Amino acid sequence: MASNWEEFYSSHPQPANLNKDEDLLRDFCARHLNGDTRVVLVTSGGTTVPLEHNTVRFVDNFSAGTRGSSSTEYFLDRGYAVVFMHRVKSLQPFSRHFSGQKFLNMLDLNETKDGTSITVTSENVPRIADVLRKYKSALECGKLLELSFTTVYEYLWLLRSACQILAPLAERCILYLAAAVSDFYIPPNEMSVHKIASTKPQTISLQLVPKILAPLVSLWVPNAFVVSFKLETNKDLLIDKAREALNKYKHKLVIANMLQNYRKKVTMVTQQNSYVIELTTEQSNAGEEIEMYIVKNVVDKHEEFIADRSGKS
Ligand code: PAZ
Repeated sequence: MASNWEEFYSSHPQPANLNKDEDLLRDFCARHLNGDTRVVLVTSGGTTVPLEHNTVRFVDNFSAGTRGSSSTEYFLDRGYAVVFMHRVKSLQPFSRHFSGQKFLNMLDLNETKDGTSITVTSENVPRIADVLRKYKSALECGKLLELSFTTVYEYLWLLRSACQILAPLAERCILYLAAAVSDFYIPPNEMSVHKIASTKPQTISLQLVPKILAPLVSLWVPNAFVVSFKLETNKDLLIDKAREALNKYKHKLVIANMLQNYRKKVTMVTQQNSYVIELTTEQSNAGEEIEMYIVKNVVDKHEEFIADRSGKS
């Protein structure tokens, strides 16, 4: 009998651009196969659940992609090559520093009889140059691959492909699953083809999305260092839920956070222990990001994991 996840894949056709994304992943993998560069797959942003095949309406969640996009920059700083798998229109590494700002106000238009040129206003040059330098360097070294998804179906197809293609690098690879993935969905055969008419109230029945961590950890990349995130709103449940996930999927680390303060505080839960990482008021006021500390911790743990494994082999 097929498992839930196998059934899920067989009842949702693969997304139109999956083959193209797989080619990009294969190129990325080939580029890093023969070196010793460490690799991380970061997932970021929320997935949608369409209510109609011709989708006008969908269920979404709050995730903006801050955690994934900022963590990507910190992984690059630490020498990792990153596959950044993000929700379309959510925050992206580097460009995130300018989100919410009036882009056109950062530019000067220079028109003369010889032609038109556009320059960055002088007060913005240092800030943009600093970010641009790091971005270009990541691209030139082939260390950043950005792929996108919107629906939970696109996410799950892309995640499986990414894991399978990165499998040859698994021994030096982290999976950092920060995306907020829908837990519920409408099976395709129960979904309206066209826009649901607004002639009467609707009752929508949602099914459970299969827990994909199970095949991911045990089948797709069994040798990778897998880190999942757990978000809760009730603090009494947070650590128990994180530990439950670790016990069930047997991966390496759950980073537990509360909706109410996830920008400032997380709890790192491992098989052995748990401890808190929290920004002080001074650190927050100085513009420090908690992701810098999270990534440092994850990279240290990855290092130990690799050393431990090579000691055993
Ligand atoms: O994308 P963002 O920075 O707004 O939010 C990050 C987050 C809270 C979605 C992430 O830290 C997280 O907990 N992801 C897993 C959510 C879950 O339990 O499914």
